Amino acid sequence: MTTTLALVAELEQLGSEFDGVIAPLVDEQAIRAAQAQFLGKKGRVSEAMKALGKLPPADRPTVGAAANRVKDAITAAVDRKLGELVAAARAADLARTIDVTLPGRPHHSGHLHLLTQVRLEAQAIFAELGFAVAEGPQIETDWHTFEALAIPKDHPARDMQDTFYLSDEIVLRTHTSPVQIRTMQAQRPPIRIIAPGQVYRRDDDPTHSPMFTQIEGLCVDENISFADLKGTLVHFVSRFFGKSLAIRFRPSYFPFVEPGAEVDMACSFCEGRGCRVCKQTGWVEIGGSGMVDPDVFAHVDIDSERYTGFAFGMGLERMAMLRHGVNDIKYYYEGDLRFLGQF
Ligand code: 2U9
Repeated sequence: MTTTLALVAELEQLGSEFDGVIAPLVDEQAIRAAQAQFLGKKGRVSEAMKALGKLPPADRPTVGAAANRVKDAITAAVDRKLGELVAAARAADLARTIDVTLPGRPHHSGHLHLLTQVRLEAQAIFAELGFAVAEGPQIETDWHTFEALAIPKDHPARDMQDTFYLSDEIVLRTHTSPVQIRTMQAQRPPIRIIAPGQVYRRDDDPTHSPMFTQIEGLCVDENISFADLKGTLVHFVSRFFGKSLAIRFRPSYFPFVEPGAEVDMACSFCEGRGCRVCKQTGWVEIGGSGMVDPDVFAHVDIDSERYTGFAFGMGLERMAMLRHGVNDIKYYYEGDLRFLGQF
């Protein structure tokens, strides 16, 4: 039978046993678990106190006081131990030495994609000549993409641009020219805009991608001539390539311009002497151009007796290829940082 003295002794024994249990512990979770093992509802102190009911009522306050002392001692031991852990962590932190002579860790920061850099640069160069940036939808009507540009449904020029049709009347734009059509519908001359943006064609090889970026330009006013077109492109090429490079026009056919011409510039790699890039010709093609066809003006209600205009188009991927020696269009879109990080 448990006696009062034996129970008080057992409680005191639990107090000293607890000190031994937490002495080696080094993390808060383990210390809290040990505390619960002794002071929890089903803990060892509560278990011991079950014998209280069998003791004479007169002795119970003595045992209750002993139990409270043990509980207080355990709680104080836990607080002390946790305090020691915090202090030890702080001391270890302070004791850590830093070698300020070690080299710094490299900081990797991102940057704009090469095509974005090239587009922003082209925009800035054309801005010097007074061209504003115009934008429009990439999902377009057949009318804005073809009809208004004098390319009716049965026109053979439709085969020049293999089109993604979303329905009979809706297409993914094959060029940014619908932006110029929308601008001319909304605004009267003088007009001086460039239309940069993504275009889509059913094409896929090292120099063609089903999606690529064009920058087209349009200038409409009284007395605009082919000489203005040439001056604009000469300025652009010399600013974009950072040196004065000759340009030449080769007569060509595009339904929306008359006359139309393909634009070449002196090869920027060999400066016209002949190399692998220009296939020994000294010239590389950079785009197409011409004077806006009066049929196009008729579609947007601009008087072609009073106004004339020039237009041009270039592929931005090609311009970046020529400036940076990129030889496969797919590098732009693969997201490989070994390529992108070079620019
Ligand atoms: C309007 C009137 C005329 C824009 C033009 C070209 C010729 C041309 C190609 C260059 C390389 C497309 O990216 S590319 O494949 N562009 O050859 N673009 S004339 O003429 C216009 C545009 C809009 C209203």
